[in-house]
Amino acid sequence: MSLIISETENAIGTIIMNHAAKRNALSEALIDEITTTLEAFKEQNIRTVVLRAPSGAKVWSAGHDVSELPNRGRDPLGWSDSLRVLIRAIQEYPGPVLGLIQGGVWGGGCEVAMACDILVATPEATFAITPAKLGVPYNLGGLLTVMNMIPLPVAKEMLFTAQPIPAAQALNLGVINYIKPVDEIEAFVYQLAGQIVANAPLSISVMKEELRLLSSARSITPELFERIQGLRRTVYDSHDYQEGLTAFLEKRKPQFKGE
Ligand code: YXS
Repeated sequence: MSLIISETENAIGTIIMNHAAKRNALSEALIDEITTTLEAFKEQNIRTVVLRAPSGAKVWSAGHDVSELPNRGRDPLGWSDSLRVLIRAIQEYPGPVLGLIQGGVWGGGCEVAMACDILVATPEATFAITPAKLGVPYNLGGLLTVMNMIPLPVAKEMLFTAQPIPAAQALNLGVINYIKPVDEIEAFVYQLAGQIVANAPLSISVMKEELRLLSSARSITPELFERIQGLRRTVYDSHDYQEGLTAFLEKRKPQFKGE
């Protein structure tokens, strides 16, 4: 059974994440279907993509599929991790990806939403970045996505508390472009998409890539990179990381010891 629904109309593609039983947890299987569809959209010259959950969803995405996170001793967010593959597929898609957000957006799902180019959310939508809840050492690229979207004090609050922020606050911060009621959001998003596909696609896709390259341009020395990787390793090698995974899967609160 497919975990997404996809459709195309007038150079606009739609991908509906449709694994309600697991609250659209970003499993390898779900991510493979999304990235395969994006590749197909590229072949069909789809100029703008809408990424969404089914209308009325209470959860847009529950984030990385925790059951697929590696046990301690392995970087859970390495380059080839499926969540990282999806983030890059969205950021590198040669046309704007519009996030139509309904419901809660959790963990890596938040980064997927923030990888989209334009975000429109319903008033009930919430956004939570949750590595601290599990004991995960978020990766550099992921933190850069967050830093590029959210002012540092708020990014730190979201990362350190792992608590959701409401759509209204996300709008005030400029993380999302619009808030629209559930009975208006679809028409609004597709009207926006229509405005985009009426413009020059080459100009738009190159400007999107220029902005991606400029926003990710940071000078970091090999020594600094290795120091950061060493720090991250102390986290994913830790008791607490294993405890975070185990507690989630056992549906209980984790007991973190700081080791
Ligand atoms: O018990 P069953 O088999 O029915 O499955 C339950 C949940 O276990 C499952 N599920 C997940 N499975 C794997 N990974 C997940 N992230 C995940 N989230 C949920 O879906 C079934 C229904 O879940 P349930 O009963 O909790 O639904 P609910 O409607 O009561 O609550 C929805 C949520 C989203 C509030 C709740 O499921 C939840 O809090 N999920 C975890 C959200 C979260 O912490 N995500 C971060 C994942 S880790 C990640 O994204 C990054 C690695 S990081 O940590 O760095 O951010």
